[in-house]
Amino acid sequence: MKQIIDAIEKSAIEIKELIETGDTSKSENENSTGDTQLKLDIASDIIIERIFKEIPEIKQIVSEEQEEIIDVNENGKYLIAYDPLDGSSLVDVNLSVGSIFGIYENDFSGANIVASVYVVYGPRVELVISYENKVDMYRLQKGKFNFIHEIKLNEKGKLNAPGSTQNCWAPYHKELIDDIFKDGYRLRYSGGMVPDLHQILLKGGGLFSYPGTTDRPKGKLRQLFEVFPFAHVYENAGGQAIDGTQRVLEIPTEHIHDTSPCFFGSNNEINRVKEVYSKHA
Ligand code: AHM
Ligand code: MG
Repeated sequence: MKQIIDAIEKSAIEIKELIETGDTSKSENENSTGDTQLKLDIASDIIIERIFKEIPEIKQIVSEEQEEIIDVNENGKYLIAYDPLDGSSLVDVNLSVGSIFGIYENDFSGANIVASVYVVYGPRVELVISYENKVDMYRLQKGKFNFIHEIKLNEKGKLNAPGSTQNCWAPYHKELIDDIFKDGYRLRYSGGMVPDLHQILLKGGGLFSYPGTTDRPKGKLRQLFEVFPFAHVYENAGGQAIDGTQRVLEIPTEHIHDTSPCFFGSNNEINRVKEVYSKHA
């Protein structure tokens, strides 16, 4: 695992440099989900693939920006699914973006995720590792990632980050979100899941939701690259990650680019979601 963390740190330093100096315009290509890729999406993907291909303990990799799984080392132990530059549509307005890595054993499935790492590229670069019942935050300082502190969620928070478009929400979802605001929660939603989920984690708790909607019944966020890695982080930090009624990590994955509705948060808010969604499942 140490080799993998070192490789992620190395790629984060290169991607930070790329974000600062690279071309932020669109490319001619679309990824497998049909999003137009930015030149930065492609360049970040190339950086990570190059660095991961040098690591003997990696068996296979798969990127949100690519169609297929890539074999790396037959005798490797770990499989890594990653989103090289999540929220890249925020790059041109200079908001925070991130990289997300889910580390799996045996196969790419929620049940077999063993660790996850994400990197936030903001005014500072921070890296969070969820592994062996702990979530630890590191910060890039003078070219090195230094340990800052462990992350733990409170039972209840104050932030609400509701994703997608309101006119595509189910009426009961709208009611749930409205009720949470009526209880005094503050709206915090940038449109980048890495900084939005990072903020909830560091401020002690709250709710991030990306529900199934009329235009996307299975939500937008991808299981292997986005939902499962953050579920690992939230559960390990003392919170929960569900699809409305069940743990997202128990949902089977049929295709590497499958998406799932998802709710991440502290226990109080997630229990509220379960109460509402269990009546409509
Ligand atoms: P991307 O992988 O194409 O960047 O999309 C994922 C992003 C997440 O970071 C964010 O939470 C979500 O899309 C925002 O979507 P919306 O604008 O529909 O709320
Ligand atoms: Mg993404």
